Amino acid sequence: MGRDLRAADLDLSEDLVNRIAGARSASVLTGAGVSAESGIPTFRGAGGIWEKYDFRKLATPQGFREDPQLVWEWYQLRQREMLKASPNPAHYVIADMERHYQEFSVLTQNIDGMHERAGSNNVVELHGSIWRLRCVRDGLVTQTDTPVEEIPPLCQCGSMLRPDVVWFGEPLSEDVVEAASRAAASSEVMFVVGTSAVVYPAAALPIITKNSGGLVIEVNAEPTDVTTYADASLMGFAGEILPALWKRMRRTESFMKEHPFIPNW
Ligand code: BV8
Repeated sequence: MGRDLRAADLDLSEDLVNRIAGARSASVLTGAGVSAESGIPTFRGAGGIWEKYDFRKLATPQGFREDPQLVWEWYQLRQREMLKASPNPAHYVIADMERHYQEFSVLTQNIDGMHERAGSNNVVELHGSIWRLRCVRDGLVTQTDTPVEEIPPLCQCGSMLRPDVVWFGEPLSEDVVEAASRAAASSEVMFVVGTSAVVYPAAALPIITKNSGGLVIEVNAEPTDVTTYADASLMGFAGEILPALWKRMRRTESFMKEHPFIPNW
């Protein structure tokens, strides 16, 4: 696993850390970068999925209509990768944060289920889940925890099953957009972790927090559009930066006041 970053190395003022730790409500928007240190490939940047594969063939309804076999081979491969992977320290800090804040939502673009495996409960899966299959005929959704065997998998009704994910050109479900927008608007702090922030409407969520007067704290391996308006941008690996940030937060007065009896948390 990564380096043990010293909490003092983080370029954050004491005042800002106090405000972050002292907030009542917070949320985190995550993208593929939060799972990178678990060994799950990201989409963009060096070695990203979209460098090797054409998203039109693999992550659009047209692509699925044209070649469901190819799309399912890709999702089966990703299911196998995700099953082998384990949550990394970034996922565990996010699960800890949920126990600290009175209100906390995980808004994830990821479909890998890693946040739940690390112990997060209030997770909004903006782009669906690779561990759910949906009947193309009647929309019936089934949960699974193992990779599909038969390709393409079939529903009991005989129709084909598709991954219950949101492809490009498909709308996110209304209740997901409603829950995520409400969480963003009510967050005094939004952490934005491991996302290139190019995919909408997910990338609009930190802007909602900012426009509602909340703090936006970015943790990413490289600058993004969020960097232009974040209250702080911590460049580096989430699996190193989040544990160091959490250490800084736990030393603040507001944290101790909130959790007087958990000294070594
Ligand atoms: C919608 C599927 C409207 C699940 C994904 C034409 C028609 C319709 C819409 C559009 C259109 N043209 C554009 C759009 C909008 C489109 C969009 O935003 N396109 C972009 C590319 C311009 N959006 C949509 O289509 C959305 N739907 O708008 O519908 C509509 C309304 C009504 C009726 C009809 C339509 C749907 C978007 C969802 C698409 N599905 N995936 C799956 O298979 O995974 S998107 C895909 O990108 C994943 O979900 C992924 O999560 C997401 C975003 O990427 P990131 O998570 O940010 O990952 P990325 O690799 O890009 O970045 C990783 C970052 O981490 C990097 O910055 C890297 O530096 C950093 N990093 C790496 N390692 C680490 C790290 N950081 C920290 N630590 C590390 N260790």
